Amino acid sequence: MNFPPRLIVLLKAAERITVLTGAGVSAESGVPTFRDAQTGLWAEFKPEELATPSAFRRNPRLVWEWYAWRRKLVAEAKPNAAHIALIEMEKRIPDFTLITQNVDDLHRRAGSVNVIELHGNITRTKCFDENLLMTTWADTGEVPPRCPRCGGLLRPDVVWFEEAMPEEETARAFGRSANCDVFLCIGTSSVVYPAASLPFEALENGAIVVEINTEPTQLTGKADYVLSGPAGILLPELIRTVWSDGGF
Ligand code: BV8
Repeated sequence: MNFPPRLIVLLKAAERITVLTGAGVSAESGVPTFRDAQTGLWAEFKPEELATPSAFRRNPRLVWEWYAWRRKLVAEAKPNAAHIALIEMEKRIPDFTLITQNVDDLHRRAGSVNVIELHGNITRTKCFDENLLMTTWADTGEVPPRCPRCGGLLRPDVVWFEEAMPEEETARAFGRSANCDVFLCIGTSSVVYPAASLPFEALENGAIVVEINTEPTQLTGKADYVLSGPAGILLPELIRTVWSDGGF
């Protein structure tokens, strides 16, 4: 793969790199993206129709079972070469931040350390009423299960559409996007806000923005560099080219 020589020079010189990932990074682990058509029981629903508090209030069983199905799928998935490449990058960059929209826990399972989970994590469960994390509950067969503290319904610890963003993570994400030398936007359709604003925050603050995607997005025309192709192929290649010290 021949990368733009200027990009290689910029990455070699970069002290501060911020990365934003979306579902495309997990696609090569077999985790369907939000753009992929839903299948089976969920074929008639769009994710945006299930990942909302109103959908949960309307049909808690359906939403809980959708997440249970995704949790099982994710548990059986393995981090792919893109997740691993980001760990290699983290080792080589003094000031590295990984921001993810993904709730699949694959960056953490791969070994990434400094991860900002903007939209929560599907492996965690919380009480819908108290918003408190729960690790154990009685299995009475009721779906969704109930909070052992208040009897409210349990739900996944993810940020649904129309729900407020986690303040601390969002502030950190904007701060790291506004203060980096290079911003890599990988495997995201850049349609969900406020996450989709992050690459523009980087651009406005003078960072070099690189998009890695298999398709064009609303960022493509604005990014400084656009690498078209699967993250699982391009990212390892990019790391090998920039840090050709072998070690990777
Ligand atoms: C909020 C967790 C306010 C749940 C998710 C305008 C401005 C500001 C806000 C809004 C607005 N219009 C509407 C809103 C509100 C809304 C929003 O953005 N809606 C969208 C639909 C327009 N935003 C919100 O509601 C957010 N909250 O704004 O709060 C507020 C304040 C106070 C009080 C109340 C409210 C909350 C948004 C969080 C939603 N939760 N996830 C769950 O996962 O179940 S979003 C979810 O969808 C993901 O986390 C991710 O963010 C998004 C999917 O996007 P991608 O990750 O990009 O995935 P996608 O499938 O779309 O694309 C995959 C890409 O990968 C593609 O480009 C493809 O080409 C590429 N690809 C595929 N294979 C590969 C690849 N690339 C590389 N390699 C490959 N192999």
